[in-house]
Amino acid sequence: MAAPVGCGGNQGGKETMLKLHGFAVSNYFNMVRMALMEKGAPFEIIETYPSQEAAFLSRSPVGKVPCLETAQGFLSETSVMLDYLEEVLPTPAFYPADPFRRAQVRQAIAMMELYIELPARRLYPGVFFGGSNSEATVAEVEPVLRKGMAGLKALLQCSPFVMGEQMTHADFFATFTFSLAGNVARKVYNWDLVAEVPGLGETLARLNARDSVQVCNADMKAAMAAFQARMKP
Ligand SMILES: N[C@@H](CCC(=O)N[C@@H](CS)C(=O)NCC(=O)O)C(=O)O
Repeated sequence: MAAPVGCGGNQGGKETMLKLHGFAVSNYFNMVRMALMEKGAPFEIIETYPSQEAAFLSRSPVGKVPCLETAQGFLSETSVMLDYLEEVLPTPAFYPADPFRRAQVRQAIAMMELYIELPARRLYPGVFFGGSNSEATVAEVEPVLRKGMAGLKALLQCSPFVMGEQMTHADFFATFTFSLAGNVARKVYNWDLVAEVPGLGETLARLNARDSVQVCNADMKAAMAAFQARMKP
């Protein structure tokens, strides 16, 4: 991963430059990285891995990445960081102006996290890290994913972005949720999960073609083999 990465832009000065701590293979890290890049914000990447050491817990209270270093201190939890970025870097706007539509974008993010990303993550050991998944876990995860996709089918609009006309934070979340969860469903259940929502495949293809995602994916690819070796049981 190239660090520091200043992505050009028109907001913020060097003295207030945001620092994104995390690593290129992390899907949550890439959601925030994509948001920063799409905002055109200057920021620096600090390569960081999850840790339970006291020094890191003082920055990220449960030891996860990403976390965002601001002039006032550290923030963690991806959806919170996305909200913060919207407050401090209001243009371009990635939430609709209308409060109900804004809430629906947040609803989509919450649903993707709770009913797609987190259950699919339970199967990462067997799919990505050379470990195995128990039959019980495989059986438990599938109905949660099915319920989540049915819910998203009712909420997402996918024309051209996941929540309709405007690109929103839900697009950043979707890009890096479905890249991994889609793989999990295909490998474990032989199921094309993305096909459950009309237009979602096309929307994700459009998002994956964006410069921001291409940069994240290139760095992810370059870092993947070393990360998998690190995660091997
Ligand atoms: N809820 C957190 C999840 C972040 C997360 O799970 N990050 C992973 C890397 S992709 C991590 O740090 N895992 C280490 C751990 O779970 O202890 C967020 O929204 O940022």
